[in-house]
Amino acid sequence: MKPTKAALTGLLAILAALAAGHLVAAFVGLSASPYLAVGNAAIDLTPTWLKEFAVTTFGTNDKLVLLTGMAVVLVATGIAAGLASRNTPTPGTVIAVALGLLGIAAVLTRPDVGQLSVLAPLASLAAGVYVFRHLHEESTQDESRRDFLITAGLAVAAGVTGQLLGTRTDVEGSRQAIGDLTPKTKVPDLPVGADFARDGTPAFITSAKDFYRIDTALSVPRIRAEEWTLRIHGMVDRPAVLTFDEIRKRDLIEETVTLTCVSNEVGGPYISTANFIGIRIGDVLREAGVKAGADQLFSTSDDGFTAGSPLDYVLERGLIAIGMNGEPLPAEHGFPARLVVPGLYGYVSATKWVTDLNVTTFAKEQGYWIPRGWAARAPIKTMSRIDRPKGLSKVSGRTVVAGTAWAQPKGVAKVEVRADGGPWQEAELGADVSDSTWRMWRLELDLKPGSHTVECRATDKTGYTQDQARLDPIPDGATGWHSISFTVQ
Ligand SMILES: Nc1nc2c(c(=O)[nH]1)N[C@H]1C(S)=C(S)[C@@H](COP(=O)(O)O)O[C@H]1N2
Ligand SMILES: [Mo]
Repeated sequence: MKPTKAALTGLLAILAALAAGHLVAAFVGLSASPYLAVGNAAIDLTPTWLKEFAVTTFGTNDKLVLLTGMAVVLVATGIAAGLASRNTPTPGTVIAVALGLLGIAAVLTRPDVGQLSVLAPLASLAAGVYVFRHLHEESTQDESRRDFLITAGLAVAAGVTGQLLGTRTDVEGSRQAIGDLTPKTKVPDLPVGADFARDGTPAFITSAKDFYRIDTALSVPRIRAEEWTLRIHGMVDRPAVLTFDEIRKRDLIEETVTLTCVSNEVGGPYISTANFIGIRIGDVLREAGVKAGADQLFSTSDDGFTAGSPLDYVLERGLIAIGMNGEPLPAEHGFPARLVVPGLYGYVSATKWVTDLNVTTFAKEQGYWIPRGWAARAPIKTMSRIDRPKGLSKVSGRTVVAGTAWAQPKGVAKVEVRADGGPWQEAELGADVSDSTWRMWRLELDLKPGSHTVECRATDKTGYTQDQARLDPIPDGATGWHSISFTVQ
């Protein structure tokens, strides 16, 4: 067989296998699609050092990089399998079976798939083996071109149909039907002088489209509010199940909260603020009656992610949020409901697509990131960031230095700036909105032409000044003073 034909045989078999699995997955749950299941399993199995590297190098594009990398590996495997089978179809068949088994293994380890889900990777295995052997046989004849084209066409059609059917759950329709959420207690209008966006900081309230997004989900869980429930159980006297409607009918409160990701390097971008609308987890838990000895609220999402939050934080300030900036939560940020606990990094508190609240102990349950090397308890550290000037930029005229500082739930009391290791100068602070939010700051400096370095440090309302020692994000959040070098013209 000619090498091009051989390579194409393997490639088409892989394409057909993926497409068949994706199509069947549309009926048993898209996360059973072997391609997505292998990707999600890879995310869960990625060693912490590699995950760190991926986040630092690719940021929030890490998922796209993973999926693209998988595609490249699959294409290469297909071509290799085809080329190895120029004389006999056995090598390719073995590879098709092996890939199929990998898909089955990946799907079986997924926490968020039903019992029928194994049908999807089985379909992949069958399609891969069948298409490979069929094309291999045809390749020995001259008419094979037609078969190749038909196979490619069918595979693309099956894949696209699977994608369309698999995402048919009408989440947008469900969101629209809810309409605007009007809380009983609204946050007051943003005080004048809280927002320093004109000085180069982010807007005080982050729009949904600019809100940072961090999660382990390759495909956003699609849950309609009508079908969603939240189970409350564990060390409680009266376990309960809440529906979306029941939450909505309660007195909704609105609170401005800054969410922060533990993965931020010093100066990192994963921090955003929104007006969250919801109910107090504390109210729900008190109704259920928390038993003595419990110290952790263990929350689970529809896609199997888990987070463990200290119960005292949760009882005092935690929210079950169903809205963000006046609207139902966007799908990527947890629709229909998520947790928001001011003062805790997202990975130990902010479970999106939350479906289960288990009142338990730290001794008994470990959240998703804990066995992967991150701390079980992770209160947010007092930190600050320079947003202007940008690193290595050229500044003309007087130099405006501006940025953000945060210390949820303590609140920011002071931010200081120094240039070139000189004396610290106090920055002007934005109006204080809440101890659960960030605070903007700015300072004008009179700097001579040439290159300069500025640093900043925040002090919270307990009098604690942010640590100078440079620590990595892992295990419980980075520390160090952010510094920016630039040139004054
Ligand atoms: N279901 C689920 N919820 C999750 C996560 C996740 O991976 N899956 N990541 C957490 C982390 S690490 C952070 S920082 C916040 C980010 O929330 P956002 O994407 O709405 O900004 O969500 C938290 N909730
Ligand atoms: Mo995070």
